[in-house]
Amino acid sequence: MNTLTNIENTIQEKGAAYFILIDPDNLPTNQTEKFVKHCVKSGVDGFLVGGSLLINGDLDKSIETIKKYCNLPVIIFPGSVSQLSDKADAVLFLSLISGRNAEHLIGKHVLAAPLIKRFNLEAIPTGYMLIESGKTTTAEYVSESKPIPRDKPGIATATALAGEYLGMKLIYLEGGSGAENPVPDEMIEMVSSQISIPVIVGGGIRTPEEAGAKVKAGAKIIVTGNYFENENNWKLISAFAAAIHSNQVIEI
Ligand code: 1GP
Repeated sequence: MNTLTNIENTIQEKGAAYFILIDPDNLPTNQTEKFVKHCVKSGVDGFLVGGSLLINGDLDKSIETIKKYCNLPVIIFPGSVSQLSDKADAVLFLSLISGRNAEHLIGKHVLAAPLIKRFNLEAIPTGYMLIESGKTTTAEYVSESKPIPRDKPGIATATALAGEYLGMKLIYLEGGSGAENPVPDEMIEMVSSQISIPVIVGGGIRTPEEAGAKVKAGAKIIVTGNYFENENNWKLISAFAAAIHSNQVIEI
């Protein structure tokens, strides 16, 4: 089964999927084993790996370690063309459709495509949309593109629809890692009511209640990263998973 089908099956079965983003710069490989085991036990459905910048982290090693301790899908969430690895199951082949920077709409893709082919990686075409979240995020700064205003769900909807018509398989509504405010529920609701591909929502989600509200609004995949870089918060991962898995009956 390919990774996209695996994700679609999880959404079908659980109502929505919960992915944790691991930034190899922020999770040392000697902590990865413990973290991954904890995530598996807590009901996480898969991992994204990558970051806007990769300074000290080792992407290959990080993916190898994650895969050693779980059978969940491990998908590269690339911050740049250099973040590709034959160790992963798939890569989100991101087009920054909220921006008008040609490099992030096709330029980087041309450079990445031969490597993806050589690595035999599954490429998942993903319409990536930056949504204004309070202050300038790293993704915004690095991509030199403007985010969609948070009070303009109509622009987000039209952009997501265009992404679907261009053949994207997923739409990622991104507040940016550590965002002050996550993507508004009203925007998620309008976008997901108009498109027929799954909506991923990430950036600045810090409570299970917030995660649950995003699913209620129509998100099919929730991503958290930043919040669990602090080990004191790990105990909340199972509560996030429970809030996101809206189809699952909680046994008492
Ligand atoms: C960032 O959407 C992800 O690309 C996750 O964001 O780190 O804020 O959870 P956080």
